[in-house]
Amino acid sequence: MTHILILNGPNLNLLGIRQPETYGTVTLADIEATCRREAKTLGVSIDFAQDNHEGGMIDLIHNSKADGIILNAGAYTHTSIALMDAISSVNKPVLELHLSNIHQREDFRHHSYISKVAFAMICGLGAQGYPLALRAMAAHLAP
Ligand code: CA2
Repeated sequence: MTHILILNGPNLNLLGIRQPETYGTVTLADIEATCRREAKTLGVSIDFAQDNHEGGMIDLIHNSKADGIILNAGAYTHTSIALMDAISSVNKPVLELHLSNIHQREDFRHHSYISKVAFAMICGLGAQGYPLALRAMAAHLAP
């Protein structure tokens, strides 16, 4: 069975708990539940993870048995050559995902190191982006 890792970076554990005016009221646990339902419909299995640390995220990428990775790297998107290199090292398809439209926000969010190594990017659709990303990744990996 196709296996997909959905990996979330720093501060995303606070979704729905802090700053709801910016990031909404949906929690990461709600998003995980939606992804698990979508995975069942699609006939794929998932791991859903969140890590506040760059090194922890890199370890998860290195050690994952997944066929593909959906990555919301949070603010590391804009800073982390190390995460970009980790993705290159595992040679697996990565779909970059963001809740917000990063191009509509501050200039420093317009550059993404992840985009250099991702086959696609979804942004600006809020929590709805997660099941859509899962569907897109399942189609990408389908034989
Ligand atoms: O839009 C996205 O998904 C981001 O990856 C979210 C990151 C941000 O740094 C990226 O530029 C775009 C920030 C996630 C912070 O999440 C919080 C949630 C609730 C309260 C505070 C932060």
